[in-house]
Amino acid sequence: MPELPSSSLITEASDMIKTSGLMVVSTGAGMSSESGVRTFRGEEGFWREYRAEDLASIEGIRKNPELVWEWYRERLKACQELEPHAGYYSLERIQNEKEILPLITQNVDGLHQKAGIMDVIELHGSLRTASCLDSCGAPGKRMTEELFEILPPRCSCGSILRPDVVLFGEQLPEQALRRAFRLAESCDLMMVIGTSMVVYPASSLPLIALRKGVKVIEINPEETPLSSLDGVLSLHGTAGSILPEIVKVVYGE
Ligand code: BV8
Repeated sequence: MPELPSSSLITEASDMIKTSGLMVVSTGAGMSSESGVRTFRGEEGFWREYRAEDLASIEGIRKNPELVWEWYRERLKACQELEPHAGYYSLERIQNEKEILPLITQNVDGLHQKAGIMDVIELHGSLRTASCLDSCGAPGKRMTEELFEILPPRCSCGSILRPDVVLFGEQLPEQALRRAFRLAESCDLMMVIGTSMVVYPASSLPLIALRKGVKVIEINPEETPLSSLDGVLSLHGTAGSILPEIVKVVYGE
């Protein structure tokens, strides 16, 4: 069982949740790792073998369509077969008790929704559909097993398809990003879980909250650029082990 932060830190985080009004959660790939989805960086990250730009970018898909689609097939399969871990259900409990818990995610795996979390803002899209790499206008296709029978999957116009995730170098969905910035500006507590704080503009959200004097709770087994900033309560450990402990203190069993 991974070691937990001290009970005083867990209590401090729990008190912040109890007394908070609008609490916002922001998650990265680390939130999914205890459900079996590999992270991008960190110890067992994908990107030890590949550079991000070689995979999640338009150039990468054009240069290595089979490699990139192999990667997305592996991730889609994982997301379909994997179940949310206890940490997701702890967030669902907080959502049910507080009635509002906006959750901003960089993840595309849909696991938050699988755990019953309702208000999920997908900054980087999702693995639900794919569309024409050359934007021919043909309707997008659902990302199902059939789509992967022949790699790379093709649009009806003959071009290669691309997953409807936000690739590096692409703008984020405007509405999602605008709402995420507004939440960072207006929340009075932000919990940041499982992100290395590398990818922009997602990484700017906790910094916006801190600049407004808002407290930030970070849950991550590793140090990140956020960990040592003033106003951050850094809980070193995993989402799946820490979140249930916090919920126990906040709401009892
Ligand atoms: C944009 C979808 C305008 C696809 C993804 C130079 C400097 C700064 C920025 C840039 C730059 N050059 C270009 C940029 C902008 C670029 C960027 O930020 N690049 C980075 C690499 C420097 N950003 C963009 O291009 C964005 N668009 O800005 O548009 C623009 C355009 C052009 C040029 C400038 C501006 C688009 C970014 C979106 C890319 N798409 N995903 C897909 O998923 O397939 S990014 C993808 O990687 C994820 O979505 C996520 O955002 C990122 C991975 O980061 P994390 O989620 O943090 O995961 P990571 O593995 O890194 O870390 C996991 C953490 O969890 C670790 O800390 C680990 O310790 C922890 N952990 C592990 N286990 C656990 C745990 N924590 C808790 N519990 C555990 N059990």
